[in-house]
Amino acid sequence: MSEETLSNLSHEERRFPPPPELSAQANVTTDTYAEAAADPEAFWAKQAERLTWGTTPTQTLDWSNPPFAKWFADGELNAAVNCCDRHVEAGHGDRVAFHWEGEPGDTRTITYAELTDEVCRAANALTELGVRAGDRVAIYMPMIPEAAVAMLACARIGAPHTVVFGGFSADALASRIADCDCQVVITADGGYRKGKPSALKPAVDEALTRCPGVRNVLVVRRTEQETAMTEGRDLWWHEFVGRQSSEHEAQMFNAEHPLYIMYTSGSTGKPKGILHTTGGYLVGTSWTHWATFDLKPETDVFWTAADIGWVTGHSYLVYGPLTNGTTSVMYEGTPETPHQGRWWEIIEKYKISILYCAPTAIRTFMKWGAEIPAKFDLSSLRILGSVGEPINPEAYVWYRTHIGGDRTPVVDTWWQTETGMHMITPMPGVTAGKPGAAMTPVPGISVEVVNDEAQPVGNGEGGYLTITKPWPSMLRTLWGDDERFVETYWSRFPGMYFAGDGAKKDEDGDIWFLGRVDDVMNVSGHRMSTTEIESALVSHPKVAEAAVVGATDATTGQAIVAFVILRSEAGDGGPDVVQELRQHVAKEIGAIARPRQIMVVEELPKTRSGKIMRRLLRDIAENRELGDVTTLTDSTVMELIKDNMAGAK
Ligand code: 6R9
Repeated sequence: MSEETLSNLSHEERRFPPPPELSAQANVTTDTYAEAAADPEAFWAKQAERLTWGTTPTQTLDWSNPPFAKWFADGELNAAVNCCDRHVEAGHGDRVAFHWEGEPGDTRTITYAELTDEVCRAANALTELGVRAGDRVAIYMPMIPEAAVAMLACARIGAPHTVVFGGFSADALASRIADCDCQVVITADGGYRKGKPSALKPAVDEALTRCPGVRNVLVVRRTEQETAMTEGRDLWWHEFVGRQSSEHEAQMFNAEHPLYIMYTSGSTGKPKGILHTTGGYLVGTSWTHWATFDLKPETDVFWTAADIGWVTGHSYLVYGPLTNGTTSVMYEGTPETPHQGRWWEIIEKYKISILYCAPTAIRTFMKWGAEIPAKFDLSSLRILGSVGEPINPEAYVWYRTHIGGDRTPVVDTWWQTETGMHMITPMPGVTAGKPGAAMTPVPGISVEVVNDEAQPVGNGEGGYLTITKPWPSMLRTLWGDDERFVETYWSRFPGMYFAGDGAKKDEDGDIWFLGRVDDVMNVSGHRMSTTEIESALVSHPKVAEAAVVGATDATTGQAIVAFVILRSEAGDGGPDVVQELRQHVAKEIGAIARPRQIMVVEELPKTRSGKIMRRLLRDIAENRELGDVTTLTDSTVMELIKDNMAGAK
């Protein structure tokens, strides 16, 4: 094995072909792939017809100044009209856009007609506050309908929004507001989490001591906690938006008009402001939402169980579903409140047919045990989706078996904030799924796994995932930093988009993700994937979740250190659990992959989207000071792990 290739050692034989009844009615067929392959640009031009345009585009892709793409550049449209008004005009005003479920059990049902009115009121309110097309607005909110309304109101008046995850600190909020120079912030008094109101407004007040450019703060009343309001600056949403007219004439904007900026953490330095524009982004999210989930808008009930502060919330809770006239569920709170069956109760209650969530959630449910979902009627489900990390084969099979009743296809969707839309995923009516594999590019998308010399790898080999042709919902640049955009994504392999993910092609040429390139370990000259070793650990019946890092080692260069969370039914795992797990990895993958050290822990450090922050675990494994923890959802986790390590030594 050479130093250059990523070791690729695990095997998976299980296959799940699509249910024949689903294939018979599927939105995407093998013909779709053939059509897109024959002429990708013509394919995307056709998908643009899904939208309602003020001025129909005559151009598709303008790649005259790579890597700065323009799509549908002479077209004009309004994103909010595409998400709201046009469905009302088509006679679907009474269709439910959102079934919203608050954590304490309160609910709201919002039709497309009501959503349109509310978005118009909020657009009028922002206009009254002096927000004009091109001005940036920050949104820092819990998972309540007003979060979506706020995004759409910004889109309606052409003011790019930047949504900051409600779990982030005042510091993180301040740096994002400053970076894109927002003048208005939309927030709430708080939201419900783990059975308690959790305040948000104080973090805004703190952030604004450092952001003098912010003129106004609009505050939604959700928890009715005591909330300080600054005279002349802060306004209650129910008063100020409430008294606006629900008439608002939407202006059409150029297809390349900025729609939003979403910050995502870079491996070093300050967060990157990913810029998405309007026309191409909506074409890409609308089409993939319809295709990947085989969406039937008249009958499906769709649930993206992800926060609005993550790109998944933007593309598949707001823009994709709403352009398609979907009925979605939105849930405010945590999965264990007031009991560990809350998600399954929600699925039973709303007869949800498509569920989209992250592997971290699935592994948590595995840890709690299959008897919990077994108490609920989940027979309405017909498709399950996964996003955010590679899904371990064991978690995939558990999801399919215990949530999907061994009936539903699982679509493992690979994409990024930067890509805006699904890029590599099975299609439920076409693909025979392999547990753990993201499989093949979406029709109209071209990717390649390459080696260090930018040469495509053969089947059975690993390398780096690249995207070889522009796509409609690609990021256009990094906000205010074209140079960093070129440097980060387009310099490593000239002419190709570098995603930063390790990937392999299996013997059939299907794609598996192996983790971020920064996380790859080098043990005695073998480049090893964190994902494969984690999946080997999760395939042991006592393990629910695992995180693997490479720690500096005097003999082997790096050595493998694993952190594992046990399943509830395994108790403390027994006295030999560590040896047992080390042996298990050696048997599944090979002796080279046997971890030097395994720590049993209660929790792992995670980001807003449930990604394990291996960088922090590396700090611990190497006894270093911890790096930046501001994007952790729960910063106390690191203390727990450190205590745990100290106790074990
Ligand atoms: C949508 C989203 C992007 C990174 C990406 C990759 C990882 C996401 C994945 C996956 C393997 C999947 N990732 N989905 N890895 N299989 N199905 O997560 O966006 O938060 O920007 O993260 O997430 O490493 O590069 P974002």
